[in-house]
Amino acid sequence: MIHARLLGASVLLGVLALAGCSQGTSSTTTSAPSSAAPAAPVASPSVSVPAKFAAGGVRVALVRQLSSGDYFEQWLAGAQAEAQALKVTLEVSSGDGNNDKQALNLEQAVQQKADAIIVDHGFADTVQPAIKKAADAGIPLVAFDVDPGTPKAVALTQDDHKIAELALGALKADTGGSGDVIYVYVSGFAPLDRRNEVWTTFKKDNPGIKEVAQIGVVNNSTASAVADQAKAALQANPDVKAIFAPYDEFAKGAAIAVKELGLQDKVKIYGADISTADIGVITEPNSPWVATATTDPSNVGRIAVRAAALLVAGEQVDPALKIPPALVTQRQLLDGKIANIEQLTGAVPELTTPDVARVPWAAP
Ligand code: SR1
Repeated sequence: MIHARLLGASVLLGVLALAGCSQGTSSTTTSAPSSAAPAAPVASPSVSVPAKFAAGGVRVALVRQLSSGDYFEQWLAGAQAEAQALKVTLEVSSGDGNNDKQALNLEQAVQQKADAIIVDHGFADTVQPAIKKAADAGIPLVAFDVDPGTPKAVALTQDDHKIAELALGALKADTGGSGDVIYVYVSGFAPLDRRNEVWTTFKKDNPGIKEVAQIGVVNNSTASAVADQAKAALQANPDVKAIFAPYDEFAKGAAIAVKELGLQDKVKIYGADISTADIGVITEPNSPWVATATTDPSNVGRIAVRAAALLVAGEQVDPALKIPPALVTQRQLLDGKIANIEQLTGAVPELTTPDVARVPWAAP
């Protein structure tokens, strides 16, 4: 073990600056404070930097099912920034929506003896056999948004039930709990399945809400595919008041359809997730997308890497990490003049969760 206090002063400043950035904000700035400005006091890490990390010898395989779309891009940016801050080499692969390809990538990560593996999305059937091999080989594993099928893995999720509850709470408040609704859903994706559980209960509890159409597709151009489907569903159901679209690519597609049909004053969209581009869509004049329930995707990517790093170091990690979301409304964004994710996380600090899977050898 190499203790952080033994590192040269300039190196230590750099490490602290990187780590502070990694755990406190969504910024990707990695430079040390300039000599012109006095450095802000920074708390010392409480634990030695493990030697393998200090030497830059830790390899974490990130095995993704999907990589296109704002959510997945931001998530990756967060994961990469945290990996850089912790001196972890992140080896990224994507199945590009192909489950067999993702399973193969996962098998390879196990064979190549990564120090830890993060599985990002995927279907339980296709990833669990290789996850079991990783567990049998003693490779620590973090599973994000997919059931790993073994208690040996850390299961990382967003609080998907809460995501759906927040979005549907806004839908109910705006509609008065009655009206025709289009629902966007694709089964098999764990987060969407959990949000669907809430939708099912919500319909039972609110008999005035009528699901008149269910649409949905997930592929490399989800938004435009959903736009086509939503357009047809809106044309077939002229009394629709709301679209429940709990994934930002779904909500973007629904927004395209509503705008193309000129229905902005009649049909409102309740979504999930956020990005700077999404904020642009939500805040454009007369946008139908009025609320979204979300975490900060880049914060979640950072947590995945922190959890993997802790496991590599033999530290305890909560086996079920659940990240809480917040409701973000169009009104709040407009009133707060919020135009990007940095401004949003400034205005809604609970979107940043530095204490989740905190790395004790990195500064808070
Ligand atoms: C296709 S699944 C898409 C969802 O995964 C993440 O949980 C995001 O929140 C997104 O909505």
